[in-house]
Amino acid sequence: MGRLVAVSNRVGSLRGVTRAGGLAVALTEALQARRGLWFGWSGNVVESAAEHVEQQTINGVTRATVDLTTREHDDYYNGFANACLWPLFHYRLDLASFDRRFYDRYQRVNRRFAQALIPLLRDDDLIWVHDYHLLPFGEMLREAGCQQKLGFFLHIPFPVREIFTTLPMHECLVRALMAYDLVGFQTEADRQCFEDYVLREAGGTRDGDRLSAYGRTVVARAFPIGIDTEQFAAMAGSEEARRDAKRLKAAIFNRVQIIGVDRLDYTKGMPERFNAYEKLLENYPDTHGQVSFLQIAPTSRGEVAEYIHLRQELETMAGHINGRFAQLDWTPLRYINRAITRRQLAGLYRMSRIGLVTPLRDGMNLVAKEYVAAQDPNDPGVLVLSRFAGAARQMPAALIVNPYDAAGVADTLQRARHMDLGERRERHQELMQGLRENDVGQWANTFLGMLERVELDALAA
Ligand code: GDG
Repeated sequence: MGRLVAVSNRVGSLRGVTRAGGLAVALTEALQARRGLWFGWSGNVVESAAEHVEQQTINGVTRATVDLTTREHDDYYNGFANACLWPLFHYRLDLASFDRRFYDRYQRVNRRFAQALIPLLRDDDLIWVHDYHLLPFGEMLREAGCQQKLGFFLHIPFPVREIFTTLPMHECLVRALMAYDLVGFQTEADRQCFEDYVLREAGGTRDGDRLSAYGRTVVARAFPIGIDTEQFAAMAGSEEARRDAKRLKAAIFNRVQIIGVDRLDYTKGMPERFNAYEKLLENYPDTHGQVSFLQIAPTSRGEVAEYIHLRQELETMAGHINGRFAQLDWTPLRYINRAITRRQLAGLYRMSRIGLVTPLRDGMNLVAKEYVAAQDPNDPGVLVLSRFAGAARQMPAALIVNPYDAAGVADTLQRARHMDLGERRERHQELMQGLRENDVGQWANTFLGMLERVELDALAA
């Protein structure tokens, strides 16, 4: 097997993952198993670009990073990636900014990154590019002479054609995707949206899972991402996590805890979730003094205006709910706007009777999976999950809700509160089986196995 070269906008620390971000959690595992190279942005913003690539090897994995200039950071990262592609791919046309300047810089940064990676490549490398920041990266590598096999995985949804084609440069982006050999999506629905574009908009053709257009053929498939199921379950069941949980449980007087954990992002449906919780308290007075909702929401992309507004909105809503319902010895909602460690997170999931995961749109959602993996199998909690998370397609044994329907979510929370042990165990077992069969190791192996075979397929064709 060739060396794995992973490329993503942000490169993980490799020293143990403590920060928020699904991608970092997943990729560190895959690279450590293959002693690979991880290439991307250093996280540093500098005044003028240096061509220097910083390299460092930790636990057998080499981390190779480049800096971004202030202008690149504004236009490529905050601009095209996070103020255009991110909202658009999550169906928030109202928030998408179609600025040509952003797009030009996005292209230029992708080209600069590709040129920086070329000298580090070996002939038999398998190159795996990640996510929406780097859609044209493969095309830029090819332009610079790269012959190695190229795979791409999109961590966020691929939108329906009517939404995607509002982007003035939609054709350029799909053309760029066609430069890869294998293109992976989170769900079959995302893959179908891509296929729909290729067939109807680009006038392409399909042969099994191969799609052809613009004179190129790619294999397009769904590869739903998983978590490190066993490791996470072990961490949640560890003596330390149990001690933490016991202490925290005493602090909330053994009330039924509902937990939400999300990067502070408008796609995660937090205001709608707070509304649903308020409806629960309004419609079911027996919850008063009996439930406690804990929302962990570390800030991300704190410089983008929408994220600043969201933070203010949530603070106001939390104040309103507590002002309306709190009693001298009961705080209905605790809202924590900073990151906690992964071990603390595991313990908190485990002591929470309900995991409330209600994004308005989400590629997969790893929190849903972590919540289930962290439960005590003998006395598991209940996952309440949005139908608009990719995870809902893999986790039908969760209680599936429409996050826009506050009263419906409130009814489901009440149902979860009263679910008997037998049903909780049955649902948990079924969910755990899925998580074990589709963990993050299996995800990476399946993708990379297929990427290796793509060429053989091409030769045989
Ligand atoms: C993208 C896609 C897809 C959160 N708060 C803390 C913390 N986290 C960790 C969670 C989880 C991760 O961050 C978030 O992952 P998600 O999957 O929920 O969401 P995104 O960050 O939007 O990820 C998503 C994912 O990529 C993978 O493909 O599932 O759809 O949007 O692991 O635990 N971790 C710690 N402290 C926190 O306060 N330690």
